[in-house]
Order: sequence, then C-alpha cells, then structure tokens
Amino acid sequence: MFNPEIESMDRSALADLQLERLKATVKRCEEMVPFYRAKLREAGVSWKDMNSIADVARLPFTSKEDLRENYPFGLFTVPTRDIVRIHASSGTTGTPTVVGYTDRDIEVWSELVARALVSAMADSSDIVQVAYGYGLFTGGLGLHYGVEKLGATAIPISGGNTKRQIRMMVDLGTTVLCCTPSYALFMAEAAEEMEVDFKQLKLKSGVFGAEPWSDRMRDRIEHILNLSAFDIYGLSEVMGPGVSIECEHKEGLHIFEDAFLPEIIDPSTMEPLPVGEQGELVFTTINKEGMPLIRYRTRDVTSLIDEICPCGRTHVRMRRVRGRSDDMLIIRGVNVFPSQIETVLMQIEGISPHYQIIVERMAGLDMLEVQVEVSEEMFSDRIRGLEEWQEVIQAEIESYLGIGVLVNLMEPRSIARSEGKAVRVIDNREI
Ligand code: DLL
Repeated sequence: MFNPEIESMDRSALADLQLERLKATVKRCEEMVPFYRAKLREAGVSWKDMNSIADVARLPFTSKEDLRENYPFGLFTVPTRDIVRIHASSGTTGTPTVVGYTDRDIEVWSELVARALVSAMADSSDIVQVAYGYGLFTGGLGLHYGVEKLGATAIPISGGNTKRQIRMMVDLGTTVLCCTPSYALFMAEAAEEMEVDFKQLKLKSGVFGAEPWSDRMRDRIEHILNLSAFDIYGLSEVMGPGVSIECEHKEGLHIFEDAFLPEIIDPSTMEPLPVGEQGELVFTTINKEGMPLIRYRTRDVTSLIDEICPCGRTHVRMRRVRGRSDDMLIIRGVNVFPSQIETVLMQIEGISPHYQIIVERMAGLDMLEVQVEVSEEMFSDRIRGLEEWQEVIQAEIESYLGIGVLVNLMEPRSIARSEGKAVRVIDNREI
C-alpha cells in the first residue's frame, strides 16, 4: 500500500532519507551510464563525495540536449530487457526524447500519483475520469495507474470525443476529472451545448496540469465546472505527472521530496538561488531505477516555499509554474510570460478564458497581439462598444506589462480549442 505519511515526515529524517537515496542514485549513474561516468569525472566528483544534501550542487547538470544526444537508450541504467514501459516527451521539434521505467519505477510512480490524488481530496470511493491523452504522453497512463493504486475507479477515456466525455460524467457519476485546464474549459462549452448543468453533476475535484495556468483561470474553472481545481505538475523526463501537486490550501505545489530533489538556479550563471527567489527549476531524481537524472534542467520558471504548510505536509512547495524559460517572450527587451497576460485577462468580466498571443516582427520591431474571445452574452450586448472596450483591455495589459500591445477581441468560439496542451503563443518572428 502507498504511504502518504512520508509527506509529513520530520525534516531531518527526510534529509537522511534523501541523502541515502541521492548517494545510491549517483552511484548507479556512475557505474551504469557512460555519459554520467564521464561527466562526473570531468566535474571531479563521485557518489562518495555526497556527504549532505547540499552536495548536490557539486554535481553536473543534465539538459534536454543530453537526452537527445543519448537517444534512445543511452541514459538507461538497465538493459531494455528490464524496462517494462517507454514514454516519450511531447516535444514537437527535433529528436524526441524517450524515458524508460522498470517494474519498480512504475510501482513508485503509481504510488506518487495515488498520493497526489489524496492531496486533491480523492479516496478509494471516487470515480476518476482520466481525460489526459493515453499513449506516449505520460498524462493518461500516469494518472491511470495512480487511480488504480488508490483503489478508486478509473475511467480511461483519454483526450478527445468531448461529447462522450460529458455523457460519461453524467451517466457514471464522475467525481474527479483529470485533464489539462484548457481542455476542462472546452468540456464546459460542450456541456453547455448539450444543456448539461455542472451543478447537477457529482464532480468534486479537478486534477489539472501539463500546461501553465493562473490563479485567475482557476477561479473561472471552479466557478464554471463547480468543483475544486488542483494544480498538478510533472514532466516526462523526470517521471510524468505527480512530481508535485497542491493540497487543499492551494498555496504552492508540494514536491514529493522523497523522490525528487528540487533546486532553483539562475539560468544565466547556473548558480543555485536562495529559497524564495524565482529561477529555473532543477530536479535530481532519487528514487528511480530505469533512467535516473542528475540535476535535470526543466526550463520551468518558479520559486520554492520552504515553510510548513497548514495541511501538515513538510515537503517543500513550488509556486505555480510561471512559464518555461524558453516560452518567455522578450518583447522590445521586456520579459513577458503568457501567464501574466492571462492573469490580466481573467480579471476582466465578459472575456472568455480562450486567448492566444501572436508575436510578429514588423520593420524590425516586435509586436505583441493578444487575441481574446468575448463571452457570448457580452458579444451580443456590446457589439457596438467593442472597439472602446478593446482599448480599455489594451491599456490594462500595457500597464501590467509595461509595453505596448494590440488587443483584438474575437467572436465567441473563434480561437482553436485543444484536447491536450493549449497552444497559447504563436511566434512568427523566426520565419
Ligand atoms: O506534461 C506531464 C503531466 C501530465 C503533468 C499530466 C501534469 C499532468 P511533458 O509532456 O513532458 O509532461 O511536459 C512537461 O509541461 O516541463 C512544464 O513546462 C509543463 N507543465 C506540466 N505541468 C504543469 C503545470 C507532462 N501544472 C512540461 N503547470 C513541464 C505549468 C506544467 N506547466
């Protein structure tokens, strides 16, 4: 059975456990993976030098590029005969990256996801609709095995076929919905068309992640879907969903520190940053067999909160991911995260939660356009005042970001919907 008590473990006992696991991980990498052996030697460090958790900072980093260069199995610590499952990253460009899991890894992962579900208020009596994609993406199968480990009932519906999703929710009495936040909103539209009222459904929790979303978006989703929405984070390289999740207090996502050692670094100097400062999230996996990773650079931008949470969990929290450092737009020298624009938009009444950001370069100057849909009611009410309203929204975004933008209010349902990760940014500058 899984062990949620580990999350309220005394910090010094946790540090001992982490050190033991860190040592074993580095030893494993050193002995079994030529890539790591060479890297560790070059850095002049060995598993034998790990005397405290802080020594993790002496280890070399691993990047997405390293995974690509060792494609497909170069970072595995076991022969493929001992690998029971493969997943691949969702990257759409370049060489894909694959990850391999041993039997034990699947066991650990399932336990972590079961613990994540508990954090999202689920228990064995729940009916969980897993609407993340099943397949190479870790979302579907990752959640699925966690649901079974918890002893709850899984509906393995995967993404897509939105009307059937609603049908299942109604007929089977789904209590927990797992999907991307953008897909949850898409489902809400389908429900409206089918004249299904979420207030009549049994949904109590939503386990939403795999893409950045804001607190304001959460408010919208909770209101529309009539459930409590929890942010779940993970990445395939490190494991998949279930690296961290919010508890009922929703003030940061508890990282499952018995399995992942987090650090925040300054991406320009690669130096660790003090707790609380925002930078790039780095993970060392300390309870993985098939493909452990040392100091993996996630490119996700966030900060850590190292205070005991009122829920009693002692594990460190990460703030919601702001965005990826490679998604950060630099517009005329100003750093802009799509989530900042989302925060402004979601505060404005009459705006739908569907938006897209388009970046163009015109005569050498970067132009940022925000396309956002107006809600159905507002569209018919304000058709004449739209231009004025556009300017008001534009001014709000401009004052928040400190740069000029162009806002275009769009007709309801004119922006493409997604059944998985939403495409928020279209950057036409390179073309
Ligand atoms: O998205 C795993 C996952 C599945 C997480 C289902 C949560 C739920 P990848 O496809 O490898 O794995 O993408 C990982 O997605 O580095 C982040 O940039 C982003 N991401 C994942 N969860 C969140 C989140 C899965 N809660 C990449 N908030 C990560 C913001 C997220 N970004």
